[in-house]
Amino acid sequence: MIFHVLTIFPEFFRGPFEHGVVARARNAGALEIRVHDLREWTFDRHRTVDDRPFGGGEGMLLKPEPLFRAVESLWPERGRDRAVILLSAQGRLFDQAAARRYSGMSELLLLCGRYEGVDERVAEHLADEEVSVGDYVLSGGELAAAVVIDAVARLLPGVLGNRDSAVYESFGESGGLDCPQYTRPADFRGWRVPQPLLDGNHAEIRRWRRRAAAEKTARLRPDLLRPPQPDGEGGEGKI
Ligand code: 9D3
Repeated sequence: MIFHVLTIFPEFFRGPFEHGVVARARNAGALEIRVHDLREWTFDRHRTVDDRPFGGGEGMLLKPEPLFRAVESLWPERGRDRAVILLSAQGRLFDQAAARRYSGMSELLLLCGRYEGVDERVAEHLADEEVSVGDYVLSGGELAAAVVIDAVARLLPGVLGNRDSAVYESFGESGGLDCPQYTRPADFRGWRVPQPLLDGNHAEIRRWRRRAAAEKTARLRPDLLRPPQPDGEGGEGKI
């Protein structure tokens, strides 16, 4: 799979993908990450990528022309096996289902927003999807793009060393969190590993793990247990 990243901070991506699962996948040829400098698609002396918002307001926006030129020169043809994704605080929340869907594509092109935002015509007429990684304010789309690449890369065939570990985990089949896990020592500063895990009765271990996972999910992520609510009531936050 090929990931393209379009950013005004190409150096940002030197670090995150030189270690761990993604680095191994790159070396094995399972994926390729091509980082492009948005300023290469500017023609003026100052290589301008931003401008002031019509109607007034704080800060600057990424202007549309360099983004359109970049995408149209990287991908003169669009297709169902490739998607242009705008990373923005206004996007749809990225989740494991989206990661799985992207992992079936042959190429992704990630557009990183900066400044106060991006001209809306990019979301409307250039990007296939507008995606946020969570309800908090980042200073740009670069960290979000790295999150998306990491989550998708580890689902690619061969990347995890071919165990089924991409399936049996949090947000996999059960929808809840993983159960708590322990390693040696069995007693650390008086905090004992739960007895069923030490006893070696595999039926008891399964029962304990199921219950402990459900309890932890209820405590930390009750939203994962609640069935999806019908549209129109709540869920809109403060809007
Ligand atoms: C505080 C500024 N906000 C109100 C004027 C709007 C805003 C503009 C630009 C908020 C964040 C950003 C930069 N963030 C991203 O580009 C971004 C992001 C994020 O902030 N949170 C979660 N996911 C993402 S993906 C891209």
